[in-house]
Amino acid sequence: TVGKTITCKAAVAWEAGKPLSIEDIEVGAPKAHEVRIQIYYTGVCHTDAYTLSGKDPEGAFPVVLGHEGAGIVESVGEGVTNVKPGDHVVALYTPECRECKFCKSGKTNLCGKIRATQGKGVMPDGTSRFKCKGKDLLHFMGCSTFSQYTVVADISVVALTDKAPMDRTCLLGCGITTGYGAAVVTAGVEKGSNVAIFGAGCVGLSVIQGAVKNGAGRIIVVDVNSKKEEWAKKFGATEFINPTTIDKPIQEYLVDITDGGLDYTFDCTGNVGVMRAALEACHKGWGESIVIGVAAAGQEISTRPFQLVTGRVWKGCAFGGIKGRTQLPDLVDDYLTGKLKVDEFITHRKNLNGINEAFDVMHEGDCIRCVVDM
Ligand code: NAD
Ligand code: AHE
Ligand code: ZN
Repeated sequence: TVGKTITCKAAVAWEAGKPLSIEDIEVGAPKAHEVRIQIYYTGVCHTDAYTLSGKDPEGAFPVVLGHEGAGIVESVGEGVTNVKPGDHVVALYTPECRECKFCKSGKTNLCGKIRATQGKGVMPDGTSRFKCKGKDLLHFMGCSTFSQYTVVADISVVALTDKAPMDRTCLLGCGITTGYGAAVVTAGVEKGSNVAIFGAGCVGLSVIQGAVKNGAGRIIVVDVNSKKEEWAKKFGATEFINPTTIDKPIQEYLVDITDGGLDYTFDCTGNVGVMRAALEACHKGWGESIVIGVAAAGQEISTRPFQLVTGRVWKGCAFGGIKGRTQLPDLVDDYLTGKLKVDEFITHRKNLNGINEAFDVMHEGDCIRCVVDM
């Protein structure tokens, strides 16, 4: 199949707000500095649902969604040196070119090299590798893992040991890495510090995992779904609060029970009201709040500037601040040596034909991650 178009199944999002439809699509051969991957497993992240809903200002259709995928390299284009056919890989929506201003800054995991075309849903040369019924389909987040074959830029892929099962490593492509990195890398939670985590989905539970690893003191989880208490405690939370059951604003409550506020807070909900509460629950003088959740087009955050004047810090991160090509292999080692939980996040499994049910279970509230067998 090297150099030839491959026909395979993919879940296509024809328009916003409609279920995905399983289609035969044509996947073009990888051009220079591109990699064609046979996707074996993909997770479904809340962000896929967000873009499908039509609320993502960058969302465009028709598109092949999915950004939490693992597979095996089928073929590579000219000039690709970091992976080869047969390598087990994870796709990276935060690429790492190691040459751009961002990559060389040492201050961020964001990479500027292909962000413009990635946001438009095309490959770096401005064209698509996907066709269906004679029409071009757009790529998504530089990954498009809801297809049995996909093409990504070489800087958007990392090879991982084949000792790690792909139905687990796929989750390192977004949710688990995002939460863990937010605690360990972006916040740099210190031993004994108190943290609050808003939203106990895959991302929030993984923030707990990072906070535990760094030796946090109190780990307070806030979620409107009381069923998440058991999950939060399983991952190491010391306390759980359902904010709908208390009679004052959650930030006031948290400040009261923590002698002035938290050292670190994390928004893992995407709700701008929650983001404000998370910032205002921080301790005066030094508390830091990390925004991880993705909010819909038009949504804005606000607080009294006094909150910042008095030393609270508002920041955020994508992919936890983790550099995928450099750091994911270490996370996989941690998984294989029992230091990083991954299996525990998988509550549901579906086949490609049942991928819409993965979105249904996400909205029902009992799903942490659904892994789709492609
Ligand atoms: P999820 O839907 O599995 O979990 C969200 C949790 O938040 C649920 O348990 C829900 O009950 C809870 N919640 C909702 N409203 C709440 C409220 N008002 N107060 C407290 N809890 C509330 O989602 P996920 O896959 O874990 O993703 C979480 C968020 O992070 C999403 O917005 C997603 O788009 C975003 N995300 C961002 C990045 C990044 O790189 N920045 C990466 C992955 C996901
Ligand atoms: N297109 C959205 C932005 C969505 C967003 O912030 N995405 C995160 C990853 S979420 C993964 O589940 C991200 O990587 N952000 C950095 C970037 O460069 O996109 C919008 O609102 O426009
Ligand atoms: Zn995601």
